[in-house]
Amino acid sequence: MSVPARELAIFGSAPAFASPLHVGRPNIGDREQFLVRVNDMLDRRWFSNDGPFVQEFERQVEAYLGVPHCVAVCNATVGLAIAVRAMELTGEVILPSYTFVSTAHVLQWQNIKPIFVDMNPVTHNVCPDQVRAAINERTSAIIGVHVWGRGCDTERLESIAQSHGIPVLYDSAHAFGCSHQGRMIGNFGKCEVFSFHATKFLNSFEGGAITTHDTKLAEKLRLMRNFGFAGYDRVIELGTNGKMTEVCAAMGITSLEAIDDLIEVNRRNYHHYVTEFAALQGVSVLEYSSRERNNYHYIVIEVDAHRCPLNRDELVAVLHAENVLARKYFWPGCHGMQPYASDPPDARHSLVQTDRVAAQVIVLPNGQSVNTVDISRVSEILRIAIQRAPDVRARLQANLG
Ligand code: T4K
Repeated sequence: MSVPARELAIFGSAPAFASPLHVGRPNIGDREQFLVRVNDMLDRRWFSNDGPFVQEFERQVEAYLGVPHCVAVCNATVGLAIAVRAMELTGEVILPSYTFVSTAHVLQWQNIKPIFVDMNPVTHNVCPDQVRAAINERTSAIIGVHVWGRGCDTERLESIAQSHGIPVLYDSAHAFGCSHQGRMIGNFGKCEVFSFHATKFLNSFEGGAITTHDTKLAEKLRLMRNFGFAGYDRVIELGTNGKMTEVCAAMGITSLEAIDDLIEVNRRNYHHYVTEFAALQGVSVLEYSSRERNNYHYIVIEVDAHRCPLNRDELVAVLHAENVLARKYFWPGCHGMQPYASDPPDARHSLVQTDRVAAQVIVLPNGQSVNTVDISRVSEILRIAIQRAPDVRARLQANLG
């Protein structure tokens, strides 16, 4: 689709979008159905503590993923924290630096040292060779992250872990509705943790879920998300408050009902991005394998510093001026964030691929609030910016000065 050439907002024109185009604008299923559920909930006066909507949502997630146990939680960060605690991890845990910082924080909060390792620059997922090299006698587990919903190398991670007698758990915050080697994500490792945050493909406002094949672990997780209560007045575990509320579960159920439509919108947008961006010099769209099930939620572009005449930060500045609020996920990698960046001595080393990839990635808007006309317009903005790279660079530098 061609969009008429226009002046860029950094040169003083009105932004291409009158209101911001966000990455992470929430998807909404059938609003009426959701409101019916909210009314039911109000009538029942049952708002939290393992209510009927939470139980229904859990059974639906189990059926969708083909996993025996789903434990819904208030968010993925607390879900990860409970999982780490329930698995009695100690000492050090190995994880990729290229992830949202909460994956690391849940360890540090529990006095477990996160050991950051580098990624495979093609998949953006953790590199198993780096994991193997980081294992020592203090290592109690490996956390794999399915970055952008693309499954990490579960086979190699699990075989490395097995040979050292340690478990693997997965941060699957991005990966609801995705498969890996034909198997739904949610069925790997000791357990997997999903996020249903507002910005995620499938949202429950705030929320998350831990899925596992391990019945004993599921029981422990259920106790731990509810302070450790095993009945009235009887506490048998060190728990916390990790419960999902009923209104969140109502949103989760409503989102799950719409999942096929949500995937279809994302898929359509993704293919449109791929087509429109094909001619942009030095810019590529990260691919989703046609052999797997994908949620196509993240539109990830990489700006090749050698081929694109503008760098990532310049393109982001151009887009922001146009009201396209592109994001630099995950920049810097966790090892460049506090407290890890100043954690002596070994966390300060540079992770070459993570540093390089994190400096060239842009995540663009997707989901129900983006359409193909918007995408063509975003592409046109980038095309003009790249064509006029010297002017753009000069203007951005002048704006800074
Ligand atoms: N592991 C991984 C790999 C993760 O990516 C995440 C979360 C987690 C674990 C932890 O999951 P949770 O504990 O959150 O369940 C956002 C999200 O808050 C975070 O959930 C997500 N990853 C991360 C990748 O993105 P921020 O700091 O970028 O959020 P913020 O406030 O800048 O919002 C992002 C964009 O979404 C903005 O442009 C505004 C828009 N937005 C946001 C909200 C909340 C809306 O349009 N409506 C909304 O309601 O972290």
